[in-house]
Amino acid sequence: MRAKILSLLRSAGDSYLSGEEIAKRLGVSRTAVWKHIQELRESGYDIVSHSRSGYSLREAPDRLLAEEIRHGLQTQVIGREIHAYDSVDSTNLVAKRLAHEGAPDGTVVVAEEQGAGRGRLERHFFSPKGKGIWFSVLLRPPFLPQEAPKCTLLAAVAVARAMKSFGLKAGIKWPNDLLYQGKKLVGILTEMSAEMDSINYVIIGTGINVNISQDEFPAEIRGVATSLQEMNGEKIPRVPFFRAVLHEFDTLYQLVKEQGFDVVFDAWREFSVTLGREVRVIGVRSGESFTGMAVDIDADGALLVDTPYGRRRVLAGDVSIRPSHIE
Ligand code: BT5
Repeated sequence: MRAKILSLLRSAGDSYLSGEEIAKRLGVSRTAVWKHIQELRESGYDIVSHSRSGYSLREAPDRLLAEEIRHGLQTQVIGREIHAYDSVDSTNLVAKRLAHEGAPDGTVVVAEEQGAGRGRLERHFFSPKGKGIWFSVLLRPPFLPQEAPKCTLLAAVAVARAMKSFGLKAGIKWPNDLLYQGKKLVGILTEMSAEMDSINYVIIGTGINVNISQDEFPAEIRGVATSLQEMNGEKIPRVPFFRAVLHEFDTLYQLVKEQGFDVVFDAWREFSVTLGREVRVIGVRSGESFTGMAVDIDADGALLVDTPYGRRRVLAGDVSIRPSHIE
């Protein structure tokens, strides 16, 4: 009902719609309309009212509300269901619960804040209220389980392309970070449930630092993290940016389903800041490390690193990649 009222107000543009007119069109009482308008105002919609002429929508809030994200979103699969929350433990965990309840391919879960945002190996991911886009996409893709890690690259390319459409140029560090001037802007965590030869679901969790200034980062990541705001010099409206991300994600996902991942790899190479660099690869659990030149990714999305002892193939997972000169 809220969505229907919003869409009527939007179609009226700058003019007023009377409570009676809205009630008649939607087949509800005027009191019900009034109640919904109050709720919308509480969510941050600036709706002015005039005793005789009725209601008019002046401004929508830059909040990650399902109705806002959906407004003008032209995707085929991604975002066909949008679950937006004020606060959750982790959008990946919520998406997992929804997956078990049968949520469809393309379901999106987004939150204003996460109390237990996670990175790889249960590392904490800083996700403060109203300052970023913390979201997960649930996919039920037709491809094989071994292809799932490539979804991380797909998500990275989708965000990089959305940034480009906003005039912002980020680099992708293999496999799961987007960087600006060497600092982390975006992190991606892909999780999967699968049988031997088929995927039940893949959840791609992405955290985008949007309007965070340097002094708002906690001490442990200050100096190594950055945000779109810092890059742009001013705040970025989150809702249109998020729509752009979902749009790029949707386009890539359709192409991958039709033609395979080459399209993602080609785009990934274009944004990569890892290829052509000397890197140090560190096994996070084992602590083992080696240095070499990152030359390409292969058909599995693995990183190929040339070392004095030959070519090494590095799979995403428990590795950390650093420019070798830092060591
Ligand atoms: C990642 O892990 O970067 C994956 C992060 C995925 C977060 C999304 S948010 C939506 C969804 N729901 C979740 O619960 N997770 C996903 P990793 O490569 O392991 O990097 C983690 C490390 O990044 C931490 O140990 C910190 O050093 C650093 N870090 C934490 N929060 C950060 C932030 N907001 N910006 C930049 N760096 C951060």
